[in-house]
Amino acid sequence: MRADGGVFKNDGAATNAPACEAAENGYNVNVDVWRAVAKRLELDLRSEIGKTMKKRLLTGLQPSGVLTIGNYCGGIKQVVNYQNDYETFLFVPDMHAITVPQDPELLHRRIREVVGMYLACGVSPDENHIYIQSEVPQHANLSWILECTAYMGEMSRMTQFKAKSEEQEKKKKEIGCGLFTYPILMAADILLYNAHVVPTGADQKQHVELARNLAQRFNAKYGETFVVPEPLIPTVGAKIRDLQAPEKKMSKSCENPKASIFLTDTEKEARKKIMSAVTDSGEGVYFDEANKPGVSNLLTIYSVFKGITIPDAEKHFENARYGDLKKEVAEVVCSFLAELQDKFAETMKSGIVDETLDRGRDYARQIAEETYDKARRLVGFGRV
Ligand code: AQP
Repeated sequence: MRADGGVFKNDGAATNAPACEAAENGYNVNVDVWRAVAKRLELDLRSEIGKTMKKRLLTGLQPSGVLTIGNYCGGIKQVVNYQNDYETFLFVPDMHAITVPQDPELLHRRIREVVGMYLACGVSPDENHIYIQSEVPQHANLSWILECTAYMGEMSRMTQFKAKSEEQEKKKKEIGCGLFTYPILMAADILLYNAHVVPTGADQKQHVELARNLAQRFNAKYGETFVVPEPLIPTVGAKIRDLQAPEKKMSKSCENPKASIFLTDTEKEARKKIMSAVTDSGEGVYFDEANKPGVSNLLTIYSVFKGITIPDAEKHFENARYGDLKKEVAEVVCSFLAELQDKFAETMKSGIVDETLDRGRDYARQIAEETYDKARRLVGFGRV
């Protein structure tokens, strides 16, 4: 809209009224210049509206260890695939990482390395908001409000809590309360930014369900505040399995050194792990998760890194033996890792990680403050 209240025509050109008025007032204004300026303004406006109309996507990967190819398939790859379709918030959940004991020095280092990996994997630092969770204090603030909205019963049903607390028990370590409540912090991470979709591996689906329930419960009690998020689960690669115990998912904090392929593994390490992966009894390379979890896992890894479907991967290995499958999986994974590690080394040498994190933090704080402020007023915190 122009200052005088007139509107631009649909073809993007302005009416020539300003030029006529200008001419009457004795100014020497060329109508074509007016038209060009109007067209430019309209395009800029459209592009700004387009940007802000994009739905929001949010995800994060804990700096609780070196990232695995499972984290890549279920988390980072999704961001790379969708970064042009959504306004993307990608954060480093360092507050989640301390739900199990961490070495502070190592944690500092891993936070920057996780961001280096995001960028090396192809996450654009210009198109995405990348930030560290603990640098935006509203995460903890909203988490408390949501904690008072959640029920003990629903929290006790979280399968990740059961699995992780069992691990701590096996190590004869105390189980921290944070391990029990962290899915609520995860809900706060999502709801603060009114994210529409949360790309995730199958393991985190239950936590996104909790975020949905808490959003709906809060909205029903206090009025529309939060967007109710949807999980976005990849069709292939949602659960990359442990190479030695394929009934479990691959994890960065698993203590068996042969179980996970880390994004920093050398070619020799990765190849050795793949060649010694547990397969199944019988013969034949085909996808059957119930009866052939080891072979199905290798087929899945092959299809993700090769960029083909599972049926196409099955066709490729129609007459192959397990050894042939392993060799080809090793080939495709090692070539991915070599390229990634070159980019990672370059990224870590440049100043881009800190520049990206500073920009991301400032933007994230703005959005988070708006949402938190609304929620805290609604529950009655502070003065009116
Ligand atoms: N094995 C997996 N297959 C597919 N996706 C996976 N993800 C994790 N493991 C697999 C996805 O990676 C993203 C980041 O997860 P996270 O680091 O925040 O937490 P996590 O799920 O607990 O990952 P780990 O590797 O198992 O970490 P630790 O060992 O520290 O607990 C999420 O999108 C997740 O779904």
